[in-house]
Amino acid sequence: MCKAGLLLRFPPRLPCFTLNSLNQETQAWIDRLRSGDARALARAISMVENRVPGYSELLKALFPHSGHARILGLTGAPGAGKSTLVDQLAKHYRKENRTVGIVAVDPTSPYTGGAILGDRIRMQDHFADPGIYIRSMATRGSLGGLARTTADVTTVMDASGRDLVMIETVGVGQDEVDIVRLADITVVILVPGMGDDVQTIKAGIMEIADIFVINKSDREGAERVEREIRAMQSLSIRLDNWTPPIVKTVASDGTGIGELANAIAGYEGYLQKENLVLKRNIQNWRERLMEMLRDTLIEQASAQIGNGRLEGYAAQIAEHKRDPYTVVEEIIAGLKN
Ligand SMILES: Nc1nc2c(ncn2[C@@H]2O[C@H](COP(=O)(O)OP(=O)(O)OP(=O)(O)O)[C@@H](O)[C@H]2O)c(=O)[nH]1
Ligand SMILES: [Mg+2]
Repeated sequence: MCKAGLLLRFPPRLPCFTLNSLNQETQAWIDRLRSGDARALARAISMVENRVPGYSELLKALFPHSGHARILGLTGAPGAGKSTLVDQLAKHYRKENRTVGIVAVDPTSPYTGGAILGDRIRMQDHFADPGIYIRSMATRGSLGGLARTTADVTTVMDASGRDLVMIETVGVGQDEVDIVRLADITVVILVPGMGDDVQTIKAGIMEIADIFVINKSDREGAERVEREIRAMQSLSIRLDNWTPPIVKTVASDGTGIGELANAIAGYEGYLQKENLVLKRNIQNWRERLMEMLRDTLIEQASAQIGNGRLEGYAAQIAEHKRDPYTVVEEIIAGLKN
């Protein structure tokens, strides 16, 4: 049996290790992971994604090796062609000898959903090339929240030495906005013929675009989408004074992928010139730290309240025997002890 605090179960499928052997084991694992071993990477991601005990030790050990990858967030409506576009970009970057990690986040489909199935096929597609690693995540309601899990998985990919990590997510809600915020560069993908076009995309998503892509430009209406984006841009000024370029693509045949890569490189150059990468990272970490704190405090408070006591408190408050303000103060005071 493992005793919490003294012994950790690590890796998940093997027996317990002492803290010493954990360090050796971890080091060997990290070495393999950093040398590009896809199995070591897969195991680390699973551990982090499933919050297997010991995951935070792993993240602590990996963190110093992260921070080198360029993180690209790509978001857009369901079926906009995100996966196709990401694949084309991955191929493009592989030609430049850059290694790529892809995190495909699908918060809406269940485990057996089509997207995951599709992503499996994609994985087979790239199977022969160890320079591309794809991971799908469909675990809404995962412990710690989707955005945080994605952030941690991205850190693992980053630490594995990938030059680029692409996060692909459906742009529909706040979760997605939170996810793409992790990225150094955010690409918002629109398509022609979406009814009221730009208006139907959530304002929050439009605001975080560093680059706009109008995919499926082989269809009618691409010009109209472009006009709408321009109209929207004329109404708003970004704090960093960057005007997001608009790139038209046909992801299914690769048209415009080179232009998109150029636009990405252009923004990368701008970020560097204006020293914005660090600023953006600090901003991200402020939010992530608050979120981690919130998670940890809630975890501890839940443990403190224990089974059934929450019910008891709620009943007392509902019956006006106690007030909630004092109850919360009591629970927080309990945490400090
Ligand atoms: N005509 C046309 N079809 C495209 C283009 N890009 C992608 N498609 C097709 O659009 C469909 C959806 O593409 P995906 O890449 O799966 O789109 P997605 O945004 O990843 O979809 P979800 O992950 O389900 O939200 C596929 O059948 C693609 O072949 C394009 O530029 N033009
Ligand atoms: Mg997809």
